[in-house]
Amino acid sequence: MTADAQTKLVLVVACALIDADGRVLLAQRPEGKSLAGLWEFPGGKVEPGERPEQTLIRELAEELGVVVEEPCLAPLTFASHRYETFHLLMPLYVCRRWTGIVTGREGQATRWVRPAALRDHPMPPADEPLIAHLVALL
Ligand code: 9L3
Ligand code: MG
Repeated sequence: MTADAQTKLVLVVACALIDADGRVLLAQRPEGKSLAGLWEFPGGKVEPGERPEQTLIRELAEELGVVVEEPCLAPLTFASHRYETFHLLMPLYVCRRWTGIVTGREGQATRWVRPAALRDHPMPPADEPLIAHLVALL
């Protein structure tokens, strides 16, 4: 078997919440997690048996106190990045309608960012190529 065939595939799903002014929500990965301090599109690992939309609804509630209805989640593109020990595949959804007040429930900082300022935020390598897709949309 080649090294490639052994590379573990990790499915993570992320979401760009977009507010009425066209700003995008970024969350800073907290101390103690991998890639701490980097700004990401919020989301998390797809658990066995979940569809990505269910994962996002769960993660956005757990991490940010945001309540999203499934029809408000629209797929935009995918991120794919090869880390040393795994291959991360990450669909990016966009969402313009939610309820609840954004709160970093795991102590993480959150920030509403104008499209032109997204590149000023250091991001995990998987997230960075997603910016161009978002900017084209906004
Ligand atoms: N990850 C990258 N960009 C993102 C998210 C939500 C996650 N926007 C990466 C970081 C970790 C892996 O996916 O390597 C799993 O994420 P977590 O469960 O540590 O948040
Ligand atoms: Mg997460």
